[in-house]
Amino acid sequence: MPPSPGVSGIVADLDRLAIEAETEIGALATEQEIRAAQARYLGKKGRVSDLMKELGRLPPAERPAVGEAANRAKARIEGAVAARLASLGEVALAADLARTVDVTLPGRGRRLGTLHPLTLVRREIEQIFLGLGFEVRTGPWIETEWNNFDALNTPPDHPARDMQDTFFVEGGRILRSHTSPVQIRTMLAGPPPVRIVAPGNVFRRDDDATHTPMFPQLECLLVDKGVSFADLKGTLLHFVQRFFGPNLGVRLRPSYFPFTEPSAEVDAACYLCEGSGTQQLPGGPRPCRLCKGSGWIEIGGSGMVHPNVFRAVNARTGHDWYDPARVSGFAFGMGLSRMAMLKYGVDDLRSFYENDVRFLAQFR
Ligand code: 2NL
Repeated sequence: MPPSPGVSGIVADLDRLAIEAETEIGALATEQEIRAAQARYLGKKGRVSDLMKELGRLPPAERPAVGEAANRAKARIEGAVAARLASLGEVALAADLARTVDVTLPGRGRRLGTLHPLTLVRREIEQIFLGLGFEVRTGPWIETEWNNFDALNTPPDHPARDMQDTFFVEGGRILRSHTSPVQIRTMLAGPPPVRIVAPGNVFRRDDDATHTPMFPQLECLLVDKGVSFADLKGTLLHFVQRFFGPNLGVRLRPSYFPFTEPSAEVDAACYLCEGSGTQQLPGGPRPCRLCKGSGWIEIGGSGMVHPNVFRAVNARTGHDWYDPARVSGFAFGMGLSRMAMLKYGVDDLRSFYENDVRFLAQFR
């Protein structure tokens, strides 16, 4: 019979084992490692069980003391397992809580649309005239022949009144061929002074590379006592210098319109070559590509309101508000697409009407 290990020997072994297990388990980093260690110490073939095999060789009276020591060791090891698992859980929780989620990520951008270049040009021109004390007035697209032609000294046999040139709609009305009916309506509604600009779409039976059947224009009318041709030229000069650039001149060339006398075509000094007509290039001077070498660009037509326009208005209202002997006025008109082409360097009129966002998004 092998010698009994003795109570004190086994109890001391169990206590040492418990300390060893506590130290080992306390240093483990994963649950898996802790469970493996737990099995190694406490499993059926674990180290505590190994020591307990000695139990049968002890005298029965000594067994309870060893059993107590074994239970103490098991409890300490279980305690070490539980403590280590708990502390690992806390570390994981702390790590979870410390994790930052960036909720400040910028939102997906909302792409704003842009104003149409013709709208931009119209608004800019309106602002210039508002600054001079003019009002902005608009009117209907469907007009009477009287407002569009008769009141404007344009007789029934004038070519503009032909079916080839103007759109006729039901009820004897027409699509206005210029915005002048807005000025006629304004004069019919009240006495001078009148200082207005009338922007809006107008319609003519034209459709080719340089004409669209609908196009926007803007006309200006000023009627008061003592209005002269110098006022017309001064107003045009102010407009050109505000719209195209300071120090640019204006040129008036004799022309003809039924509703003005005298009448003039309006040129602005070319803003690209500043009126010189030449473009400085590395290879030497060349004719300016915008004004084609003339130094001038045509921007519209103008004149002093024809007395017959005033007479037609008076005849319709029965008032003598617009007596040609007491008041005078100037008027001028321009195409807004032409203004936009010049201002933004657009070379094809049709770009304004094709609704291609790649083109339109360039203006703001
Ligand atoms: C052009 C020329 C013009 C007018 C428009 C006008 C209006 C009244 C009386 C007299 Cl109510 N005239 N408007 C005058 C001269 C020229 O337009 O080339 N437009 C694009």
